[in-house]
Amino acid sequence: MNRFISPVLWEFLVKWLHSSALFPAEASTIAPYADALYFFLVGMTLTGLTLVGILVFGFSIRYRKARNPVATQVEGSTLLEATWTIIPLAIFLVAFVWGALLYFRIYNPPTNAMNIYIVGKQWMWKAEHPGGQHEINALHVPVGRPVQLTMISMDVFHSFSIPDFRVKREVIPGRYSTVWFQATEPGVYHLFCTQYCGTKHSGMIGEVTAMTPEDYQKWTEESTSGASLAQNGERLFASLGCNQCHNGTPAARGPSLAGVYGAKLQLANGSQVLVNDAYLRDAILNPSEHVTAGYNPIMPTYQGQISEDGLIDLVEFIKTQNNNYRVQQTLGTNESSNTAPATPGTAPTTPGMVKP
Ligand code: HEC
Ligand SMILES: [Cu+2]
Repeated sequence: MNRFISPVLWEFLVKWLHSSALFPAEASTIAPYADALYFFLVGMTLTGLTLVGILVFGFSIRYRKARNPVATQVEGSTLLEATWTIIPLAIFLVAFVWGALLYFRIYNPPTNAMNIYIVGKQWMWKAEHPGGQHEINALHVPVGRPVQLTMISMDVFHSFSIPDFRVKREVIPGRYSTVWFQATEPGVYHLFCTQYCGTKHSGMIGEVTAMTPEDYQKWTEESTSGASLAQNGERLFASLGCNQCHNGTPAARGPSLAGVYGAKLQLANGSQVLVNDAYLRDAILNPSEHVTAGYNPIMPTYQGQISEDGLIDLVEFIKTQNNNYRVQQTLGTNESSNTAPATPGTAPTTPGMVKP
């Protein structure tokens, strides 16, 4: 949208606002778009304010008592009323459509986005990278690559916000929410919780470090904890006894989980679901709520037995069950084919899995 005004003027406006501490930096690809809409709304408001202000002021001089000792009755004017209804309506519709387009852009991550998990709790942010790197009140990301955050809270509602990236999303207990951004400038940015969440809410802050892809690569190698999320998940899968039923053999009591991520499942109640992170998490905690067609509802619930971190590990493990998603993602070498959803056709077909 900054194409509509001169780039020089735009730079000037944003840089000036930023250096006068009135405005966050524009450090993500979406930032100029969000700002363009914001300036449009401010401009629209100021225009309305000025217009109404001038009319109020002008009329109170023109129709003051000294010039109009006797009040005159004025009948309505259809033309005038239609004008002041239709013009603002048109402007508001522009703002609505513009805002809706931007909304879809902000909340639909590109398919090649790399995924990082965020766990919020009173009063800190934990970030978990697929390679097993853990951070507290800090987040390292590469510039020039779309990054998706899959977020969940362990207690109350929080809200994850990086103003310089124009990123803000609710972090909710019991449900994954996602947000994405692509950082453009290496640097250190503020990270906030923007929803009052208890006494130390104001301390629930952190630093986002955007790095060049090379530096990010170096960082992931230096801060590795030894085991990736998927490897932790594999261990958990065995220690919780999931593999008693999900072992991929034809005689197994549970479906093979290979290729299930990204596939469409046919449920016993007749509906179909797309298997994403949120569905996997829910399938572990509330198995009886969406039983896969062709299977008996024998899977026990694991509600209260697995921590959010453990669930993330399990989800990552199931995701990697049939492709090299994690390896490519951690290495950050592949721009386009990482996180490609599992193609159901490549996995051994299990009952319930919808064939493409
Ligand atoms: C007693 C056997 C049993 C155990 C133990 C078990 N499951 Fe299941 N699981 C099933 C069956 C049967 C289904 C299919 C019916 C349903 O959806 O409830 C299923 C479905 C699922 C699904 C939904 C995907 C699909 O293809 O239907 C996921 C994900 C899953 N299990 C993960 C796990 C995890 C993770 C564990 C361990 C924490 C686990 N299961 C333990 C039997 C089991
Ligand atoms: Cu909070």
